[in-house]
Amino acid sequence: MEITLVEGDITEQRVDAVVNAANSALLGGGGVDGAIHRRGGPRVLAACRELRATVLPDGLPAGQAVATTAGDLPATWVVHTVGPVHSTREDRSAVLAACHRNSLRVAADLGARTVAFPAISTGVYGWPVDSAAQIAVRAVRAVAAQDASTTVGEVRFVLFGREAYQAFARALG
Ligand code: AR6
Repeated sequence: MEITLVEGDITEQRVDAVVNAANSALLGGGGVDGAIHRRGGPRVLAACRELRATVLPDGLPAGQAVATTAGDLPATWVVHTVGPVHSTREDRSAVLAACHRNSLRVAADLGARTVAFPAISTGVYGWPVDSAAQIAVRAVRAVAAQDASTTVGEVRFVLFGREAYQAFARALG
């Protein structure tokens, strides 16, 4: 499993699966979630509503992941995950790692070969980007080392802005 870094807009990536930093309601929001729903169009929202009406009546808990169509995005699926809100009182890094692990599992169950991730939790949810980058890279490397059955050959972190890109470049080493 190769890890690559791109500075840019995740909604422009031609990949099998795009990971969305959603919220538990799964009905859209700001940041990358807003961008994905805008570019993905009504089919993405309809699929999220369907999940809420059936298997996820209480929404998607933080750390878990679920897939929908990617609608009008140049991708096949959107994998929605919910990052943890950063806290100084409690260490929630295991939840952030779980977002990456579970998103990759959902993507592999669909047969995805290329998966794009944003810097989950580093916007509205307030996670310092250097710390988030280390947790994200470590979590992906753990899957690469441990999950022999994964179909995913490339994990592409798509970073919005220079600062986030450099944080992930440092984390990759
Ligand atoms: N492509 C790539 N990265 C992006 C894009 C984009 N088009 N737009 C923003 N980012 P955030 P969170 C970066 O706030 O912190 C939403 O309202 C952004 O610069 O999108 O997990 C949800 O509905 C930052 O580095 O996600 C939730 O309520 C990163 O994506 C809440 O925000 C994540 O920032 C989730 O907060």
